[in-house]
Amino acid sequence: MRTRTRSPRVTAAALAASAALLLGLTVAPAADAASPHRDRAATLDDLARQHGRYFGSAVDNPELADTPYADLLGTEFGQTTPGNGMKWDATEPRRGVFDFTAGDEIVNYAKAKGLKVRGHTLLWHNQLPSWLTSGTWTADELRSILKNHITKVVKHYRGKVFAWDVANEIMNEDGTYRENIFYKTLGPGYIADALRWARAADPRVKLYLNDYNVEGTGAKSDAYYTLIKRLKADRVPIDGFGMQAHLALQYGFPYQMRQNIQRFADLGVDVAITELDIRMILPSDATELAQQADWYGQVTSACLAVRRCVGITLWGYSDRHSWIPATFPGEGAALPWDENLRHKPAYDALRKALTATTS
Ligand code: 9MR
Repeated sequence: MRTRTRSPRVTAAALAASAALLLGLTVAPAADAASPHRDRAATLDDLARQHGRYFGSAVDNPELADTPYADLLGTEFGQTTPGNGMKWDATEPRRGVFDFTAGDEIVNYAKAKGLKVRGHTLLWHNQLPSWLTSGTWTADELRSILKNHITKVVKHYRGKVFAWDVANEIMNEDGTYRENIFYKTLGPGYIADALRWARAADPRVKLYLNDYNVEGTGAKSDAYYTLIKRLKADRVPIDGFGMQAHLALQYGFPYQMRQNIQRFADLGVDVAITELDIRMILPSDATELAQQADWYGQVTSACLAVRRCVGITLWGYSDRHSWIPATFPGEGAALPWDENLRHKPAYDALRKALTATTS
């Protein structure tokens, strides 16, 4: 397998786009997927890198067998996140027995394609193995199980992932702590412990908290703001805040997203948009697709406006593979490429936002 270095990704078109960016010009939109000039256009990741950001897409292991899909992922994007392959049920299916097959498959694919990898996730209330959820554990036992899991997984992926979602979805909508198995048995201190264990296992990887419905200001993002401020004051290792950004047209655009990103950056942490998709009630029409496009542009501009917003990851890039229809029946069409891997208006909006000059 040929390992492609990063530099050939910067095509002549990317350099031209870069020059245009410096001159404050707008780069011509990408040629249609069928165009023979397609491979000369700068990719979304090329454009993001001109701002010092990455542009990525999650991938789930079975999707790697969809060759056109995996190929496009490998050319258009500069970063990936395993959709499921590094979760607890995959990595420690039996107590103390680790299985890195799925995560390694994605790391190897990413390496071959020149993509960097975000690790997702060390601790979550979902997709825990049944040996863990059905057991009854003393605090000491559960602490040692959590420490061992974090230590083994982080050490295995040391130097292979640049960031970890250490704790995922640990807050309720009202800003109280989610009563997951760890909270119930260990109390809120498990979060600082998890971050410290992750740091001990890899001194260089960026450590994130990650959640949904935190893109705008509100009770839930306020809770993270308070928590991260406290963790910083206590010198607990915390490097970043992940805003998943699973948006839905029917619920409105997040309130004051740019200001919200900025206030976390001002605490001294990076921010990443980690799982972006924008769903709608089906069937979609041109008006909704235009609104979706506008929102993709707005999210991108909000990230680019804050120096410490380091990158954007789509939760899959095409409507061909998306978690949404199974979870929200009757909803979907959430991604910038359609089921046939054709660009939707959202794709052009992403390019436009990535080529616009920012202050
Ligand atoms: O994309 C993931 C999907 O394949 C799984 O079935 C689902 C199980 O809970 O998890 C999905 O990913 C989630 C992510 O890990 C955390 N944020 C919400 C995502 C969508 O549910």
